[in-house]
Amino acid sequence: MYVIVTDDNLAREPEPGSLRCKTSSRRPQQIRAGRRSSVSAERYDPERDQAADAANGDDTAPAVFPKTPEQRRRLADAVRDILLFRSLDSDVMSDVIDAMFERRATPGEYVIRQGDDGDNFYVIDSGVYDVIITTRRTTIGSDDEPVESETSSRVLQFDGRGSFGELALMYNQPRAASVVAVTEGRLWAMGRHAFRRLVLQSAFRKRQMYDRLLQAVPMLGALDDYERATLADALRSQSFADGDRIVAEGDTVADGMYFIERGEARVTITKDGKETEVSRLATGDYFGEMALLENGARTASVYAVCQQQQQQNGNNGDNNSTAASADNVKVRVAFLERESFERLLGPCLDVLKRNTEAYQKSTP
Ligand code: 1OR
Repeated sequence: MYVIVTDDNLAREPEPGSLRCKTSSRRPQQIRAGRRSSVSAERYDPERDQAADAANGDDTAPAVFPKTPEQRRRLADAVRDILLFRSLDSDVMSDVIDAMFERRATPGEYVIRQGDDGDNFYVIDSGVYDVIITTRRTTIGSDDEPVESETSSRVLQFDGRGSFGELALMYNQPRAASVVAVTEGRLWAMGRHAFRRLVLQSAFRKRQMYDRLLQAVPMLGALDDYERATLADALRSQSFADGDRIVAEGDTVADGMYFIERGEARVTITKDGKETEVSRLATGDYFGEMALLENGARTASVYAVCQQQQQQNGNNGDNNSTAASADNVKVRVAFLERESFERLLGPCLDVLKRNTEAYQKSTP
């Protein structure tokens, strides 16, 4: 997923005035090979890595940092919406809270420097933080000699909430960006050891599980690797049996949208008092976005359709395989709640709206 090639020089502070803000769709130029070796997370295997930790005696329980009731309350507030923690169960979550410690940041301070090795993962309690990526390019000058240039771009700004610093710890790679405090702020930090013990496995698996699905959705083409990984953190899997209604036409409480992970769905609208099928959706298709975009009621119903072939395979007389395939024949969808939709799909809104308009025109 991430192929990040960095150079030791990249960790320098950017020149004043050289920052460009991302919000435009402009991407930073590709980073050219430098002295550090490149790291590809596609080939990275966290299980092998954790076995190596264990062999080095680095699998002890994470340290516990005592907290005042006030600190616990603030921390519980700060971690509530952290997408990376979504896949953790409540026991692990309580260990996570124990393992975090407070850190203050002052304006201009580099909390993370691009190219460094990863030490902590951070959750924002308060303050504004810029994420800056410095890219280095080599071009051939008029005298045929290589000319090196560097550009620093602000690719993202966190304002009062969110988290950062997971990539280096998750994929065992150098820091992909610098994170600089813009204002005074308070952070909750979790050391590398605790992150790898408590968060790595489940969060890594979830990102891997959804990455292929999300990469195959054309509407999400505007997202970069980091944004797509964050979207994967936000998804929740849900299963439906054949004929279950996932979305009900006219429902005024539209709480999110869905991507089909497995199986099919039937879309119907009511015409002259009769429910009529208007389309079929399959793996990689999405639905439920329209009511979110238009802040209105659901315009159609969507039903789960289980694949016949799989049902037949499950009926081969073997009880165990029947039980296992009973779940297999369910339609599985990845649910994205409204709040995350609004926060994470900004770069895709134009495509979404265009698709919705085309769909409305083609619907009888
Ligand atoms: P890290 O451990 O590499 C820097 O340390 C952190 O900045 C990184 O983890 C992320 O948590 C955070 N690309 C890479 N890292 C980003 C990005 C990003 N945004 C935040 N971080 N973007 C892609 C730019 C092509 C920004 C996407 C909006």
